Amino acid sequence: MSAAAETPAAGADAPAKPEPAHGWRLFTIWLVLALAADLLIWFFLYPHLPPGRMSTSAKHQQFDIAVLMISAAPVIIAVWLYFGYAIVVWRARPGDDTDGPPIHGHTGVQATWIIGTSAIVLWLFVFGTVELIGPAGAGAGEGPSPIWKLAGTQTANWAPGGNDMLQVQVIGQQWTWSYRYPQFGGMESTQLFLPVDTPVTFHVTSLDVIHSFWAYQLGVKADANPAVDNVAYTTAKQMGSFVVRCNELCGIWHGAMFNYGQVVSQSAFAAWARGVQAQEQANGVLATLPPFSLTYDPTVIPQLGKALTNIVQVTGAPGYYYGPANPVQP
Ligand SMILES: [Cu+2]
Repeated sequence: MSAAAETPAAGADAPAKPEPAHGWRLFTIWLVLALAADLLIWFFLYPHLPPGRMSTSAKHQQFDIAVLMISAAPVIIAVWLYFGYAIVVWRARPGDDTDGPPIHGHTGVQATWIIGTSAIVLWLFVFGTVELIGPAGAGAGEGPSPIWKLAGTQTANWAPGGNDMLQVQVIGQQWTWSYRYPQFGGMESTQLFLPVDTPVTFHVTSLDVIHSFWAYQLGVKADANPAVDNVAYTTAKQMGSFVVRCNELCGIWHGAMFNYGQVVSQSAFAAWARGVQAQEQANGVLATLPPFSLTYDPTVIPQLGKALTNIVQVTGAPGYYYGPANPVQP
């Protein structure tokens, strides 16, 4: 930037000033801004990021978003800083019609660029892989035979207090969800109750078109395809309610295909599940349901004519859901 010195007129007025160390200046300003932005993100934004911390998968997703923001902020700050610095410091002064000095290459800048971008890409690759394997698929649908498993004991009957894995089959149909608990005699309910601190395996499937099971606060999302067993894992860490939505446009009442699930204590869950099981045993519904199956025939159920509800009031759906007319509350 010694253009002024090369012009005879300007050179006559004042001696050429030495160029300031632009690189170090930029680096110092960038370091301060990037550090400030990353600290703000970590301490103020991170705790409020979706989807919250209700389950292991939700926690991991929140952490992932925070780490990606922390990785991205220094990059965008570098771009904006260079942009602003160039406009302020390197703009042409009034009356200056000279060209800048020709540039033929700069090993330092080129090496920094290649090393910097390679490091960023490799970091994202390693971080993403670790965060996918660590929480056993991060709450997403892993297909019928996942390559990882959550730690937990496989049992035929679920009991509180141990580390039993809870199996829940999630069945989508136009336009409602039902949930089957194979470890409780295969009882089914339109209410999704889960015990806290329990590894859960969801088996997501559909009776008709493609739906998508999205338990927002649990950080679980898995496609529901007919005749496909799509497995997703999570462990709820906090009690409370969460939203279940269909996340795949599945027909005219897709928007109404949601309800609320509950994470309750292990003993409350066991009491609720046994209660529903007993009720369905008594009214004969349970006997018609196989213990565990990937395929369902919803038309069989209404023929029983017992304790079944035709959902017309909300969805207008011609279908039926399984489960008791008066669900047992925990
Ligand atoms: Cu749907």
